[in-house]
Amino acid sequence: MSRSQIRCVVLCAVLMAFSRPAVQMAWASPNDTLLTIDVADTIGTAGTTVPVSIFLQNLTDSIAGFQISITLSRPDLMVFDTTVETTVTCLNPPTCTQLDTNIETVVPSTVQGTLIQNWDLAKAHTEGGTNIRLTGIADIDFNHYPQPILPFTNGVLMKVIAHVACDIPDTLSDRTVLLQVNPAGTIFTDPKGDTISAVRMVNGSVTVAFSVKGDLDHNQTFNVLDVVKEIGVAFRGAASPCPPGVDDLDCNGFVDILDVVKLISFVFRGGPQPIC
Ligand SMILES: [Ca+2]
Ligand SMILES: [Ca+2]
Repeated sequence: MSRSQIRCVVLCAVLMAFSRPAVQMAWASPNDTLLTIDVADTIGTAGTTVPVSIFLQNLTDSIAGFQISITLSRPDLMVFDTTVETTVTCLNPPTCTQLDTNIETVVPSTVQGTLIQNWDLAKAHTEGGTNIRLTGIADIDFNHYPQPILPFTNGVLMKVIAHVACDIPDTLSDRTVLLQVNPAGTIFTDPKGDTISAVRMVNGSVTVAFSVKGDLDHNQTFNVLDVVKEIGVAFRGAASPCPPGVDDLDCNGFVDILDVVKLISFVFRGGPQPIC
């Protein structure tokens, strides 16, 4: 190797040594990810509603408005609540103006969020239950109240409610619904109205749990309430709870006194847990 070749190799090594940390620092810089939306992974039960939290980490800039679009991958297993959108007068009576009648807000019991509590506008809209569009504006009438989400805040931005289908048999193996954040429909703005760039989006999921024979109210315990429900189905014509078969404790295809006896034995007399 000639002297010029050696000099070139040494120079290249030095350049690489300096350039590598610069690239790594750029990746690690907080400015690369101003905020993160993280949709939770959670468990759902057939025939019930499940709240899904959307977490937010806000590193460097205040958030005064947002729109988030989320799509479900398995509408056959779960859909978003289609009744969340409504029109009310105002969430912040001291700040209300003549704009009130034009402000659409969510029903607080169905979409909630600690970080946007008392914002002027919080809204969820879904079409067909497969896609939900969440909108929030802190100060819609420009009176500087309430405050935007400040930097370094971590918490639940919103919770969306989804309905898990009833007819999900335990024989179904693929039981996970993805909640995918759509970049094209997701935007965050600062108090000046400028778009906040470098938003990191983490998809979430809801996995439908397998049923537990005899736990008819899905509360992970067995007690008199389950027995009452079982008796209702066996003798009083009550509808079977979700999912199909959760009340058929001997797996013979129907619910009768034998199922009731099995559950009473397990709950009150120390008998074996009904499994079949
Ligand atoms: Ca129970
Ligand atoms: Ca049975």
